[in-house]
Amino acid sequence: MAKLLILLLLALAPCVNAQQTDLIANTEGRKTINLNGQWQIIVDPYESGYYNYRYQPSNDGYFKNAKPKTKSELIEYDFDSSGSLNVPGDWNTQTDQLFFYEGTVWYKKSFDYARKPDTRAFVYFGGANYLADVYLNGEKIGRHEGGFTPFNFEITKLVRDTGNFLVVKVDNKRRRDAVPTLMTDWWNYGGLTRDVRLIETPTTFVNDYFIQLQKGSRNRVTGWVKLAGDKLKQQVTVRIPETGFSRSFATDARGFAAIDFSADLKLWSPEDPKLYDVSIEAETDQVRDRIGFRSIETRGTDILLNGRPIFLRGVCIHEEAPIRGGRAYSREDAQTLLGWAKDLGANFVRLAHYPHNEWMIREADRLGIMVWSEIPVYWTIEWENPVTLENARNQLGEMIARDKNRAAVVIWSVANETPLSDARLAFLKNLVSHARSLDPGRLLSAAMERHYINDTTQMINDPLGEYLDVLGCNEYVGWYDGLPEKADQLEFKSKYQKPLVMSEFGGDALYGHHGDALTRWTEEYQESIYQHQIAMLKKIPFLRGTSPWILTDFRSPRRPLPKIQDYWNRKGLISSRGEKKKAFYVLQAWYRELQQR
Ligand code: GCB
Repeated sequence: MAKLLILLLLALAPCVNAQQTDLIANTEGRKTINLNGQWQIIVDPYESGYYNYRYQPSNDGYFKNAKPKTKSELIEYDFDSSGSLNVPGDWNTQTDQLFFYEGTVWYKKSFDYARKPDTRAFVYFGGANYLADVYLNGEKIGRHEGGFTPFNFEITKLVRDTGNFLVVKVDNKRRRDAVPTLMTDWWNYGGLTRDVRLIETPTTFVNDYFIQLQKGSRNRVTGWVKLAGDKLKQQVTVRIPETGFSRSFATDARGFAAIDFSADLKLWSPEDPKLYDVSIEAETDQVRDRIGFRSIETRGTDILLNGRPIFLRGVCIHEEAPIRGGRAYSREDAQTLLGWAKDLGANFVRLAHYPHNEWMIREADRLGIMVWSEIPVYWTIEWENPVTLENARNQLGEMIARDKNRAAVVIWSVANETPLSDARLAFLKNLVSHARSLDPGRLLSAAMERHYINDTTQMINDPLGEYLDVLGCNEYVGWYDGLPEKADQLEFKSKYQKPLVMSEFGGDALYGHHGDALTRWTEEYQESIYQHQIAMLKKIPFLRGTSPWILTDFRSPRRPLPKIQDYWNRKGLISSRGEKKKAFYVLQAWYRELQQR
């Protein structure tokens, strides 16, 4: 109980001036000022820019960006003569010194900004891993926890015409009670890893909206619009110029209007990823977006896209930059990764193990690739800790808030390979119902484990399955579980009449390392895994998708084997330098075959 209280206090206490504003949907369609580029940084492993020597939060930390006013004054830091790092970007791959670093780095950016009358200003972060304390001109404006979702704080009252300094303390220390927790299998890239922007809005503005087809329908659009500001009762018009559609809705005293209309729409699909220009016009503000409309549902063991059964030919992807290495953050990164997925014959990607940057989703929307998006509820989360649950709910909410208008996203996933227990089931059920309340339309899944009921039968009977629409299942037959040919005798059974996506399978191969099909780490061994797996997968009657592990090799501190792994997980079908391994072509051949049907 005492521990709980302390955690609660820790979570609440530092937000002195915090005004965590609801996420501003669609920063694309707004006036923004880019705050990317070089930021001054101070590496602070002891957090002495935050705590004093008695380990109390200090009023005089680095966020003050102080300079000595006299030649005698003692100030032991100076942003302007410290180093700098590029934003967006992780700190690990920008300087060798920080490669393994986990701790605090302070970032500072100076800027001028002449705010016009009757406008509001917000600072928007695409993502900061993991814990961000944000200050403007020496004042705290907020704290955000969670490394992969966006957040914004209002700065209208604090921002001045010249000489602003924005300081962010970013701390990526892993914690047992956090989401993710201490143990993962990916690099804990720290820093301001995504775009930072200043957003300008009118005094009352379109804060958020949800415009998608109603579940099960192919022509009825339902959703809502929400205004923020002091003139909350307005007429809001939704227009889809290409179809000639235009309808006005009245917002209530909370600035909220439900939307419901029918329209004759060309539906979004991988073959024809149609996006419409949609504008949302209030009396005081207007935003534009590109929105696709499609229906996604299940019937028995089928997944139906726009009413027709579909097989998800997928692959898992980590948010790692091709060739350059480090966290991916740009449109070009997204285009390369998704381009490789397309080359494989994929119509689906599982973006593991946390929400990826918005470029990935926007590009998937444009390219016609369906997306599974998930939160880092991974392995051994503290299931009994209510603060951890709140954190997971918050990350889930922020993921859905950002991407709920993207047709590409067809599945939200709440967890990966979590060990069975009552506390875990209660935790995940809570997440499932939270997701459904925020977004009634999309399918819900989780990557579960499966269990042997005899030597040759795997049973999918995780009690979580009852609450999901699509069963996700990770198995490593041929890698962690026997040799590749073990798959030949295997049969899969399910307790549920629901579609299954084999959300992971695979094995490691070092590109260019050759040998026979039983020699670990060779391309031939990995190729053999895929051959035996595909033969096995073809026999699963309720299989409706696959996303093998993984598109490209990625960095992981759990993988030290010299000369082979060197801190890379080598399960990629493509190496970190973009070279395709033999297994890539095995999967590509199967996906081409499926495409022909
Ligand atoms: C898994 C995890 C994934 C790992 C992978 C592996 O089951 O979901 O995060 O990277 O196995 O390579 O072991």
